[in-house]
Amino acid sequence: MDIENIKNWVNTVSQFTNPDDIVWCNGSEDEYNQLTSQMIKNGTLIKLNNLQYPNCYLYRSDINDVARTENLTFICTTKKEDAGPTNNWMSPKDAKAIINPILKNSMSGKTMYVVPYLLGPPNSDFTQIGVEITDSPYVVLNLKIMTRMGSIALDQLNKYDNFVKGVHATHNLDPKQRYICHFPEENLILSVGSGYGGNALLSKKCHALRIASVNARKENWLAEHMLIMGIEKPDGDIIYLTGAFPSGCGKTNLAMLQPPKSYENWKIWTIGDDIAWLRPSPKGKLHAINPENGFFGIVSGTNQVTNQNAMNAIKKNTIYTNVALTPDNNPWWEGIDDPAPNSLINWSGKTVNNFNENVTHPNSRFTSPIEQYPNLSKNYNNVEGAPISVMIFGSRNQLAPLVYESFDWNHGVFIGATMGSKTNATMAGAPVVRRDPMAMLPFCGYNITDYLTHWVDMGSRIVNKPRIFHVNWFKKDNNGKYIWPGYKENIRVLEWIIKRVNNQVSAVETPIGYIPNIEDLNLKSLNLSDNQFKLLFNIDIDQWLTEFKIINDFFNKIHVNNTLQKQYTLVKERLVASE
Ligand code: GTP
Ligand code: SPV
Ligand code: MN
Repeated sequence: MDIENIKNWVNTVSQFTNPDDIVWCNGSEDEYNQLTSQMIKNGTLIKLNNLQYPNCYLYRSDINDVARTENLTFICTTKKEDAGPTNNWMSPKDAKAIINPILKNSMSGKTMYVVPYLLGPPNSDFTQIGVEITDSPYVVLNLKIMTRMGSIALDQLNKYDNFVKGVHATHNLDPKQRYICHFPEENLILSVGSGYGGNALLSKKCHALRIASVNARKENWLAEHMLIMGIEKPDGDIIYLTGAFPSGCGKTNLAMLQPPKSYENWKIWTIGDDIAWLRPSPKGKLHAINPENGFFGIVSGTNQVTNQNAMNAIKKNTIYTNVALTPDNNPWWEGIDDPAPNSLINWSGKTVNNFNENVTHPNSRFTSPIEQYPNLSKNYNNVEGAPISVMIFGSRNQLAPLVYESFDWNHGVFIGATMGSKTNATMAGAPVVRRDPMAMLPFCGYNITDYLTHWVDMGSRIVNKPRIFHVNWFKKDNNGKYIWPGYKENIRVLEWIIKRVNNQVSAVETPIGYIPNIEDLNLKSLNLSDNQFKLLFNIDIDQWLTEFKIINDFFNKIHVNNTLQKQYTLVKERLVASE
């Protein structure tokens, strides 16, 4: 492919959207600084205190545009069954009939930015190229941090036969005219009416997950909603793992874990916090890359205790979205180490005094470059990815024990496929517990039934399969308090997982999988009572059987494959037998 392919498409889009100017982004610092200056001048960006937060900015999104909107997100395929039972579907023709009138002349009076980007390290077989056309300078700034953007992508054009096309128009931000549409048959994304996060940074959930997952199935690899990290033991051995947790369930925090004092000889190496692309290597191991180049992490709750690595890194070159602003021009949020000032400006721009309501949006985000994280893995830019020995699924509920291990690959796929997790501020709508297979319910670009079959099939393509575990940091006691301390203490659970992988410890077999012998999980100085430990690992058979009714309904809805049906029957029989 050469630049003409992109130019032709850009011409077509610009004739239709009719911008005043067209700017091709090169990804330079100058370009970034020019955009920030321009936004500061027109009041859409605020420069933060340069002494304490050098080169950091605050952006406030529209109050009706603060999270992904799944109900307005569509997979647009010729056949409805290709979108499957869980995605919203429109035919490409119907979707374009709605979106094209919105796009028509939508950029007149505005600048149209053409943003080429790479997902993955240059010169890697994993890597893909995309171009996002957007009328939002905020989107450009974010893409500069989140992807390898500009010339670095155009320099690689001759390596690719095609590119993923994304068109993003901010329009009027009225949710009634908001559509996030994916056309996997054309490698195309059209997004109108939102300027926020996964709705507008089309490289992220739209390309790296929804479009990529369709191609991954065709080409026998996986595009997953997963963090990637390396855990270095005191003996220097590093084990790489991926973790799929639904949005708002702890991926970023786990990926950046800073070991506590009692684990000072352990190191965590971060590769990614949100998305993994995984391929079986010729040697039969699954290898993973992080297609992104920055972090778009939840700000609320981040502090020196929960996530020291993030706290240090987000002190510079970071864009804050929807946090509060102190009189000293510093960002402030619920959970930050600094005390609240008497007066500040809340996330939506209102001055509040002696407040006791939330002043930061619970889905407020930091956008910060991956390169400034001190514990970035040496494998981050590895064109072959990192070899994965463990996969963790994690959910937020009252049922699953702190950690358990699957019996084998198919059972592990069953555990991932049946995760039930509580939704939160990362998406519009009231919280509910829902089935979220592999944390991909909102991000699978095709039929979820085929997706789960693809996962089963991948098992036969990986000789040296990762071991699969499930974790739940979020079990609460009768007073509604989290029982497990979480965050950096999660390394204790990772240690047990590694001991299992290295065949150093046995485990207790339960109907749902293996749980630790109490003496194999390091609980030293946590002050957990016997009762708390029991609650963390209690497997309430009645509750699990009720859960299995819900899983049964879900499996009936999605007509799941025979392998997972069989897993359902096996686990259920074990549960009934132990009643
Ligand atoms: P997305 O970026 O939306 O995909 O979310 P995420 O999966 O990266 O979750 P993140 O790490 O940002 O954590 C989400 C919320 O869970 C934050 O409020 C965290 O403070 C909280 N959290 C993360 N890890 C833990 C933990 O181990 N225990 C408890 N109790 N809370 C946690
Ligand atoms: C998520 O919701 O999973 C996010 C934020 O990581 S967004 O990019 O908006 O999807
Ligand atoms: Mn995250």
